[in-house]
Amino acid sequence: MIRFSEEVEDALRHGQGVVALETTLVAHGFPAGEGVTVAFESEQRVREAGAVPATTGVLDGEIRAGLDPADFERFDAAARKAGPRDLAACVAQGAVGATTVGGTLAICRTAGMRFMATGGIGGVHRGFPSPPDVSGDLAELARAQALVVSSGVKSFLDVAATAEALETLGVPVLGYRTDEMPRFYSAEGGPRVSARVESAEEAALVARAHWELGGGGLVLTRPPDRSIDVDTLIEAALEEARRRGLSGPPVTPFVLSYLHEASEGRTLAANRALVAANATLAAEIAVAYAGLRQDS
Ligand code: PSU
Ligand code: MN
Repeated sequence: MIRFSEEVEDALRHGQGVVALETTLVAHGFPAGEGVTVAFESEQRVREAGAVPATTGVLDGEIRAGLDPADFERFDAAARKAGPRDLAACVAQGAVGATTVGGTLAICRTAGMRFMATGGIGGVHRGFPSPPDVSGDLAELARAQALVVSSGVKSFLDVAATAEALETLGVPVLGYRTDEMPRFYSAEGGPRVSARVESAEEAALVARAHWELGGGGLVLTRPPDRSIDVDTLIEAALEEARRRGLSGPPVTPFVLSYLHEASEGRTLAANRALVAANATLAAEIAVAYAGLRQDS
């Protein structure tokens, strides 16, 4: 049910490094038009580090792993946000499905892809259980044998509660040269990671051992190179979302665009930079993992 691009299929067959990339970020995480630029930038970073990018989504009734340049434009604001529960309906109904981290991981699980990169994963919303909103990313992380490189959890979630949930699910949270789980826009102030790694090779070794033990997903968190303090703006964005009665999937796009505007583009620039850096790191780990497999 998955249609691979030629280069992705080839790389998977030969055990070369492949990095899956999501499309919810492209469709809903950035202002119109910007998302596609970010997607191309991520793909380029993956290639520069010697791996093959596999941007995922649902188009014309097919799950795709690896897109043609012209396909990216189709992941616009009208695209359905596709988590693990949505893939089947998107396929059967011929809808454009922009995959979340969870949706992308579900494709990784079926396709045998081991690595993906994103900005921030979903998690437990602030105020849980009111609203009782926990991202499908977490359940899929418990199942898929894949490592996600991110800057932690989406900025406006309950980071500590998400870290606890990941522990409950047996999902390691690795810190790339850090002991603290980054808080997306800022490197400091998050909960402790379950293990710190110093290099891509070390991350690949931990992932391999986790999978040999029958474990599922791992999160590798990479702190942003330049932290910005937008805690107050995040509070204001959430307050405004509440005021408008928003809940569920539309909350993320609303909060992100509010932040982009209120910070005069600072969150947008930070978001772009960290997505690109995460793509590079995921590719380095994928390449290191491919090297391990050739050695053993
Ligand atoms: N973090 C961002 N921007 C985003 C997302 C996360 O900074 O657009 C997206 C990712 O695709 C993530 C999804 O998987 O939000 C989680 O959404 P939800 O909480 O509705 O499951
Ligand atoms: Mn949700």
